[in-house]
Amino acid sequence: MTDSPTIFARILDGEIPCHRIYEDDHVLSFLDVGPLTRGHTLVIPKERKAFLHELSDEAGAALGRALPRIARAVRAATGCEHYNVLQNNGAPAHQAVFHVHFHIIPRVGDEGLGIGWSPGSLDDGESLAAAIRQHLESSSS
Ligand code: DGP
Repeated sequence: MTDSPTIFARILDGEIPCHRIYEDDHVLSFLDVGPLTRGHTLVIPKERKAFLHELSDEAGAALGRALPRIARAVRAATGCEHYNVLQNNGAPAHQAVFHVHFHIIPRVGDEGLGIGWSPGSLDDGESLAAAIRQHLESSSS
């Protein structure tokens, strides 16, 4: 990761074109340049943060408001019934562009997001939930 502007910051600055879908004070949405399926859409905050956990409440709320609306429009425009929403944080988690972004990826038959999912067992649920609750309480606001 470097300090130079990400490709999405350059899109926000108008230096690089995009196929724009939606824009408000906090959010921009545009088509992914390398779609997994037709209609693969990106939704980004205007706030320049690499990871979801770094976002302000304001940016998070704006993304939450925009995502269902954009998902409805992608479904209607492409005719896809099913889709995945993907949000990667960190290179090991498949993040390539270090500006927060949500993918909306239509699922068309076998085409779309490939997922490897190997469930484990939840052995320490009570203590783990308590630990996470404690961090939420100590960092709330
Ligand atoms: P991720 O692996 O979650 O960081 O996905 C980054 C996505 O960004 C990837 O699906 C391709 C897309 N992308 C990269 N560069 C550009 C660009 O210049 N324009 C657009 N529209 N999408 C881009």
